[in-house]
Amino acid sequence: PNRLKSHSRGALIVLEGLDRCGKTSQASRLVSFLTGLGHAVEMWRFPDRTTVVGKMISSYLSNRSHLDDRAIHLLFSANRWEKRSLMEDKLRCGTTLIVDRYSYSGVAFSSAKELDLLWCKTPEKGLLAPDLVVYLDISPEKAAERGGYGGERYEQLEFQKKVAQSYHKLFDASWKIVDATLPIEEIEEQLRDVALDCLVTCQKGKSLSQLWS
Ligand code: T5A
Ligand code: NA
Repeated sequence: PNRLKSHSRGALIVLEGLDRCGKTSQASRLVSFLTGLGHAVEMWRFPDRTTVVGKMISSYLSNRSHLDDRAIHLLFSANRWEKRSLMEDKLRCGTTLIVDRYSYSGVAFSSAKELDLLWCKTPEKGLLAPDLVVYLDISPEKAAERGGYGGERYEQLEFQKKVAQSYHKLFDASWKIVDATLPIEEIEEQLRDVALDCLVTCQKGKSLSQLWS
């Protein structure tokens, strides 16, 4: 029954930004919208805290364990690698993935600790490249005002300022930068438009590629 659909692949759409920028809210709204239109869609997030590696990451983020900066960087990357083949299978079978954080978070957060940017990018090489990256743009100060930070390791204003600078080094002309301080519904509208454009491009036969190019 799915023979027709199997000819076109799903899109890999990634949402990025500082802590509290609104990624999770927007990802779930976008998934509902696309599902309502009849698309096969799943919401994913990194870190995926359900795996063994993910549990180590979660413990680190909640300050229950301490790890060398490079060790935690590589765990975040490994957490993406352990999902890579499933990700590719899903996309090739026509499922669109809306992903809350990806390799750009990995690089932006670790390089904010003064790790070398190129060193940070290297373990991400060979992971699937997103078809669309949406950056929810908010100042660290405004993000901090949102409901207060919950006490996870990186949720501190000074650190988020450095993360914002790191993200700016990763910006690419293909990224969709959205003002994350707009009302939720306005952002949602903008995301619907770019996501639908992206789906069309993938359905027309755009091939999957790999990071980093
Ligand atoms: N990390 C992650 C790494 O260091 N390396 C990596 O490789 C990866 C993948 C993970 C942490 O790990 C780091 C980054 C992070 O520090 P997480 O579990 O992904 O953390 O947590 P966050 O992404 O920080 O999730 P948050 O819940 O903090 O933020 P979201 O998802 O961006 O925001 P959301 O949607 O939950 O909204 C936050 C609040 O703002 C309100 C919401 O109602 C909510 O209260 N809000 C708005 N308010 C006004 N206007 C709008 N437009 C709003 N949109 C949302
Ligand atoms: Na957070």
